[in-house]
Amino acid sequence: MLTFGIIGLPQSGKTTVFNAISGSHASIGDYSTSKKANMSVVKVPDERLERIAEIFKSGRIVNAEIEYIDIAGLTKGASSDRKKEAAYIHAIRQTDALLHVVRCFENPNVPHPDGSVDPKRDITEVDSELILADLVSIENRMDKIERTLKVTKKEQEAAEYKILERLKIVLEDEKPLRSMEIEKDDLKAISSYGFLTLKPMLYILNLGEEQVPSRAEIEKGYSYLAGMPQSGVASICASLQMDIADFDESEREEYIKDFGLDIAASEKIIKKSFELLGMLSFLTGNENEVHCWRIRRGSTAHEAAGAVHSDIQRGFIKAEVVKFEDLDKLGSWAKAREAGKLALHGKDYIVEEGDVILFMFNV
Ligand SMILES: Nc1nc2c(ncn2[C@@H]2O[C@H](COP(=O)(O)OP(=O)(O)OP(=O)(O)O)[C@@H](O)[C@H]2O)c(=O)[nH]1
Ligand SMILES: [Mg+2]
Repeated sequence: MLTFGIIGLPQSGKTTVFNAISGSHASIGDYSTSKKANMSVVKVPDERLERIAEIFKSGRIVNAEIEYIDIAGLTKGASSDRKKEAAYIHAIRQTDALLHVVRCFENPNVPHPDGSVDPKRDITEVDSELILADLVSIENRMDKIERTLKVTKKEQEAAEYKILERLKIVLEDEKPLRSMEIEKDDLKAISSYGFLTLKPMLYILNLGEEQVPSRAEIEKGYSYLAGMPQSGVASICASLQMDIADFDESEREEYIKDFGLDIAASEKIIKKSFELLGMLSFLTGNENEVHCWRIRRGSTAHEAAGAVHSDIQRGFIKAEVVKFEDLDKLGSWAKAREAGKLALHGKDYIVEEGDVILFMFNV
């Protein structure tokens, strides 16, 4: 399961965002006093699945899933305070990606000497904290390697040291590690560190009610963030969105009219989260179930088979593939075949987003 950690300054609306996207009811406004992190597994919305279920007359739909964890408020100095490091930074380190909640609404409860609304200041504060945390772990590791190298010549350590040196320069320039290009092998060498600024980051502008109608305009002011590699920006009015999660259809429509709310704001965040993870989805279907599977971009048909079942991978013969759009238009597997839209691929075929795949295998 891939996990998104929800981070941000105290009282920025992290728990409210968590509730809005997961339909949960974790208590809010408690100044992060709760020791336990809120966790929820969320289905990635996907309209294609219903259509395929219709075509295959499947009984069950299985969406891709993401886990969200609401991590307690990050405060200034967290990376240098050893005890807090254990709590916040350690929790963040375990995640695959981050959702950074940024407060754009007035909140008198902000425990900050200057609690004014200044989203860019807050973004910098949190980002700097993450950068600092990575710097501290790099420096510690480099110290250790230096000491080792004084005693013995170890090639692996020496190589690692060189990589760390490069990363350090980027961090010292106050840039996150995800902004730099790192070769696959080097990435592997440093994967065990769980560098915070290497994780994909989705910035969530958490808006006040009155800002909702101008959300598109507001988002534009943050395009400098979205332009960074593995970064994205989305906006939401989490408190309104959390409220409507429990409403019935007619109440919801009223709300949408009154506030100009974007009904799909939560869904968009989930979808954007999924995209940021660098994954793509392919689909399988039969009369039992339709299933959305998730694999890394660039995966082969053979690897995709492995995502479904190790037996299918082991006994892989061919993959019959039709693009979702074609299947949708033609309405059945047989018609897709007639129309010449079915392609037969071998192990090395690179799977594309929206492929509907029928694996042929023999075990
Ligand atoms: N106007 C407005 N208020 C919000 C929004 N999101 C959260 N709030 C309010 O902000 C306060 C804090 O919300 P929480 O979700 O508890 O914030 P948090 O970041 O989890 O706070 P801590 O866990 O204490 O750090 C609550 O009073 C919420 O009602 C929003 O989108 N708009
Ligand atoms: Mg909270």
